[in-house]
Amino acid sequence: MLQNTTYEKRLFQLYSEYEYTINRTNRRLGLGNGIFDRYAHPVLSAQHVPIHWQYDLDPATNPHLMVRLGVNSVFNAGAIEIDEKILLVARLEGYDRKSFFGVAESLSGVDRFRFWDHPIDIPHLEHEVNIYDMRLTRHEDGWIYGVFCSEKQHPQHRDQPNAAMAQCGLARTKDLKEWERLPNLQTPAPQQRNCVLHPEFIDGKYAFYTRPQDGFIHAGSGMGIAWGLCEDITSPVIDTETVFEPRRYNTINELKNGLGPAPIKTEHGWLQLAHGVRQTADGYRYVLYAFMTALDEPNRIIHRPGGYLIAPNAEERQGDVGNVLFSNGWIARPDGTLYIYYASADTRLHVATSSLERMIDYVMHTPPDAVHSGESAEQRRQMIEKNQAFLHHYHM
Ligand code: M1P
Repeated sequence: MLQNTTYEKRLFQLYSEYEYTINRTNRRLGLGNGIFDRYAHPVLSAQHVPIHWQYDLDPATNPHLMVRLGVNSVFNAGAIEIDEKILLVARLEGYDRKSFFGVAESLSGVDRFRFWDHPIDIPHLEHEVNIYDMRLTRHEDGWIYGVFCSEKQHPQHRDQPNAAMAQCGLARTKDLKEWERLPNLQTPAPQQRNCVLHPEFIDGKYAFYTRPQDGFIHAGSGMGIAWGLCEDITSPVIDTETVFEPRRYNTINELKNGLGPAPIKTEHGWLQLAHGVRQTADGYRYVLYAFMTALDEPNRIIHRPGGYLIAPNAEERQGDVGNVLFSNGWIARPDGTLYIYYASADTRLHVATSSLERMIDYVMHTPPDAVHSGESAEQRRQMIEKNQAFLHHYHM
């Protein structure tokens, strides 16, 4: 690259920094907790966004080479493996608060994610203002579905600029390049976010995990993660939503919850990942939790460990919304390695690795929520008692 002018020097520096970020290898951190491992660097961030997506590179129209269409954050990505590559459909939020989707690809799944040349072009619906948080489902009908939040200004509150209405958007593809937009899912709930398509037909119908809410932010009478069936995905309507994973008092999900990615099928049941939200003095706290549902009834919970699986930690608290982790993508590779993609502070995307074996052990053998603090203390006391013999054996 020519570096004769100030402009060219700056261009070279921008590309050097970008290439450094993209090519940086990632490193598994410390001892971990036995369930999963964290990594030193985010897998995607605003620094991973191609320069030509943000800068006008024409010296005549941008002589100072200043950012013209900046990207604030890259987070909440759907995930899929195609031809041994891990592909993330990430949410990119511009300085203007609007989100769009981009596909980033990596062989390792933990580093060197590089965005494809262009963002995804998904046809918008009339009045739709924002789309985000895509879950990917490889459905047994042969399509890959993208299920995302479709947001518009609330039609009954046009005088209030912050009154929004969220619905479940749908699109499908074979290759993540060409997308066919489908109508939004219709459900009985006034607001709908965090919907996920189940990968298999149930009684010949498409099955959705939903999250009915009264308000855009607040669950209101929406009591948790629900389930509904739909006959025709090209004209998608759910008549009945039934909550099967309710919010519960004095737990990590007492304020609200929502399913994460599409579930993973194991010999023991469907492995599920969700987020739970509670109110703190510092605002909402979003953590990730896991549970398992029955193979023959994916909306019947058979194992639900108490507490959270992953909570915000260290630098993960820095960003737009400090106490928030969110996940809508994970991959189980054929060798059983599990890659959990989770965003921190609505700002960047991380990976945590585990294995199906470890996650199944975690979900099936971690004690459930004891409901009362007395019983919770008793769970711990029993474990401590049992451990005495082992402490003695290991001379600890
Ligand atoms: O800010 C945290 C998350 O808030 C929303 O999730 P939910 O509807 O479950 O509260 C979403 O806007 C999500 O994108 C965001 O990460």
